[in-house]
Amino acid sequence: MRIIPAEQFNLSREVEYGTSAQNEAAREIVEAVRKEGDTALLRYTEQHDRIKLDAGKLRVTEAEIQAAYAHVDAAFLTAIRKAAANIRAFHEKQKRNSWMDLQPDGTLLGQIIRPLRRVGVYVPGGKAAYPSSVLMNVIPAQVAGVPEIVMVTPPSTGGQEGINPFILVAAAEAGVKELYRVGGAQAIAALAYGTETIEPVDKITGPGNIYVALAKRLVFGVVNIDSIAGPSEIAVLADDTANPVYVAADLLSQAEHDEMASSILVTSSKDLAEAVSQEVERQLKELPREEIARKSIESYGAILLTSSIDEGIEVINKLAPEHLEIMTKDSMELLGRIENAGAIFIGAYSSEPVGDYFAGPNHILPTNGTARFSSPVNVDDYIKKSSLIYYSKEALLQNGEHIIALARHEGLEGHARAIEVRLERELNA
Ligand code: HSO
Ligand code: ZN
Repeated sequence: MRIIPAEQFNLSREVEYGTSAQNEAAREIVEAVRKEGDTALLRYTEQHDRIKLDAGKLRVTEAEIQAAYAHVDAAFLTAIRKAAANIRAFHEKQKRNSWMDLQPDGTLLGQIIRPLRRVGVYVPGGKAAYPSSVLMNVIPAQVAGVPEIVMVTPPSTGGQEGINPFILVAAAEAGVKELYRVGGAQAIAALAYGTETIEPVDKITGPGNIYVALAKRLVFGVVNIDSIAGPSEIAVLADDTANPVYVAADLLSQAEHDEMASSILVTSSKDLAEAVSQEVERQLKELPREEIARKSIESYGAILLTSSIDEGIEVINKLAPEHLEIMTKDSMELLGRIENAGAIFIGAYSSEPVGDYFAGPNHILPTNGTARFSSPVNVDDYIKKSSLIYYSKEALLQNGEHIIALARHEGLEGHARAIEVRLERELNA
């Protein structure tokens, strides 16, 4: 793994939103589903997934979901149940309450929190179909109180209509009752506009391939969407007290996600830098996904040498990594100085997979430096707020003149009069 002085590293990552041909393809699919509904949905499923379905087969039945349990092992089931309980408990703490504030003149102001009514969760097919991501999308929505959570996932390729049983079990464990075997841009369009079979939703979340991402951007505004996730990132801030075996293993744990994943060690210790570099090479050779991880490490990985931990913290704040691990003598003390990071893992035993799978915080996190301004997926993503305003007669009489003054200043006489008619009547009464 290359070791370079931190100042030579380009800290900005370009965000790419597909080629124009990909954008065009996504637009065509979205428009066709919008116009033709199920007919287009089934046509694209046949074209892209090579599975011929009729509309009656789009919905995954309860019997199919139950049958999936026979295909997962007991260890998986125990683990996913424990993980789900932890994720639920963590997100319960994020719940907010509606509030109202009554003032002496009878004014009542407040904020009413309501869950979204219907949310669609996209689960990709193929190798990136992660049961853990099903939990991370669905559980916060449930905790928010969303009454209708719909899942869509492409039918497996190979001429069958079977969906990965681990995904089905994760969905069932998370409490999903409505599931459709449809994927790609066509699934996003169906969720946004609705078809004869699929009722439209209010928000779509969950990762997908480039066509899914582009389709989500196209339907944004008709429905809400989550942020578009980029490749996984990990940054480790470490000093010479860190164990190079652990550091290397954690860097590789994210490098194996994607050839474009980025794994970065920031350290002021030359010894650690060299030890980790060698260790990465040693562990790479033993990794089943060596090819992917090696490409990621070679193209996007780096060990950045800084002159001090302070400079290291500056680099981290500029990187704004999706995941940050701190393995220094005084990890906890540095915490207050970390401004930008999606999730922060502290100490030698808080390896990133602890958070990816199990601890409870969400693993859907801001990438591409967006931790500067955005947050992990959380309960707030599945609620909306309504403001509440009640003015008593007394309050209006007292403040009406100020409202009129502002309205007249903006040249909006109708606004001014709406207040004025009341003042005149009430004052003359
Ligand atoms: N590290 C990924 C999440 C994940 N890891 C799912 C394993 N499965 C998010 O960047
Ligand atoms: Zn991961």
